[in-house]
Amino acid sequence: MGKYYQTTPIYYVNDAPHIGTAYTTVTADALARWHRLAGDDTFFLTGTDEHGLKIVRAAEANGLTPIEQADRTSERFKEAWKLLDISYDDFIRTSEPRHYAAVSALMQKAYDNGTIYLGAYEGLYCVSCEAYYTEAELVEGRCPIHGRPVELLKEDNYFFRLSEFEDRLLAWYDEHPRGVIPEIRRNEALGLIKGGLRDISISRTSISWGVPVPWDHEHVFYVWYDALINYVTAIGYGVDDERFEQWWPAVHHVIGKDIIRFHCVYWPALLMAAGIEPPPHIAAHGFLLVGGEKMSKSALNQITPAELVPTFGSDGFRYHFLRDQPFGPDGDFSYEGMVARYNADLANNLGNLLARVSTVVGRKCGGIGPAPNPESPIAGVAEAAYRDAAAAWERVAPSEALEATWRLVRETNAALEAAEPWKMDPGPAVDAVLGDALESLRILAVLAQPAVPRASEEIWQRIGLEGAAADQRVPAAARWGGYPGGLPVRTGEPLFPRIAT
Ligand code: ME8
Repeated sequence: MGKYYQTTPIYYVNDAPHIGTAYTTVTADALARWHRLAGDDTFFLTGTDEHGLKIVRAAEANGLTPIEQADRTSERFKEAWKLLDISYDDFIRTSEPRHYAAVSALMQKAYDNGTIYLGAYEGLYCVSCEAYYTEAELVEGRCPIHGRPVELLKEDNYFFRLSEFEDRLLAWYDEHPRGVIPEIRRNEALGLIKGGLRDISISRTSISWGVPVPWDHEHVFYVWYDALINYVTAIGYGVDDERFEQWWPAVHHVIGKDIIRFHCVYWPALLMAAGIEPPPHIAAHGFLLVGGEKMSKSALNQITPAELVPTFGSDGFRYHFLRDQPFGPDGDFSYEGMVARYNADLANNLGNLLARVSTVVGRKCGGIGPAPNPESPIAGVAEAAYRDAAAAWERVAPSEALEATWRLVRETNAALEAAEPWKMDPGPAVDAVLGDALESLRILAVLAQPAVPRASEEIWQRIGLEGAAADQRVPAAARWGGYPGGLPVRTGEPLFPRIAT
């Protein structure tokens, strides 16, 4: 059994959760669920990024102290993730003592290794990014990400000797051709490194809301160098070496493309400076756009999970973003598109399959599900669905994994439509058709679990199986022939009620 450690970015607590942060978190959750199904010993981490100027300013604007702001907003993230059935094992907050301990330990190591020095810094700063920009990086004099004016900041800072890591970073990327996926993001990271690296400022004296620099308490670490370290804090860095060494090589970061520079250039270098291997798996996705624009607090175009879940359910929300937004490129969110996809794939396809099968088993088989035919033509479809879905999950392509899974839904529906068991007399012919459909449903409950965990459990129970879909293990549970037959099959409320258009 392998280890699998899944992370999300930790989100800033100036802003409430929205469908962008939910997209990342649902994707990471689906990956963690897939790996649990595949039998990996899985640890899934998310959390909140609570220090820095942006949080101080948000707190001031709300008449709160920074920690009050952080307490409130981190709760909102927890609530949103509960609403979306996010199965995290740990929720880290960077204001926690355990995190201070890890940041101090890691940075002290880097300092002792001679990679950090004191210098003066003057630069153009975007508070929204919590990052300095060069003139050349600005777009019409404004932040390239937020389009906001930048501010000239000057202070004494500790610097990290990033410039000395160019060759080691390039060598690392050479040895890890799939270290950053998709390829376009890897090339972006390589471009940044090849473009030449300057030393970077990693501390601030202008604010006190941060983790103190252990060798100089006048300074706190700049929020990004505290934030990145969350990934090692949560697995015991500096406290429990054995635990840390078990989990670290298994880390899989999922991030948005906006934070590539930090994760794919600065983070690996900082880890090298502290004598730790860089993260070997980083997957970066594109932006979810609304009306062609990136969502932002200032653009007032944010949509929250709580606005969509009452209509689509947690499963409907999860399925939509996993299926509709291929991992990698930008994609446009549209409500109409969400309704259309929900009605087609969930209400008409999966929901209808379960409704039909359970109704006809009730009428023609006395409510007792027959066993499948070992030689069924659908067996091959199920085998391909598993094979293709597993490969797609492995390459972080949830959309393709679900497309592969739904091929089994469609083929099973097509087989029912061809055979029309509802028109047949009770007997072996009906049993054969329905046994195969029940077996498809059993396999679907397993394969669809990363995307639609509630529906999966409902299917599992309605077709009379014991235990839980989430406790099954693939490949065994995806193999044709697992439905034993002779189980009571229940009808019930529609799994995915149609949404009126
Ligand atoms: O950057 N489309 O936090 P953050 C897709 N605290 N994904 C989006 C999105 C959109 N429109 N908007 C946000 C930070 N995201 C730092 C991270 S990690 C050590 C520190 C997602 O609250 C996407 O994953 O600004 C993006 O990378 C992340 O939220 C940024 O969240």
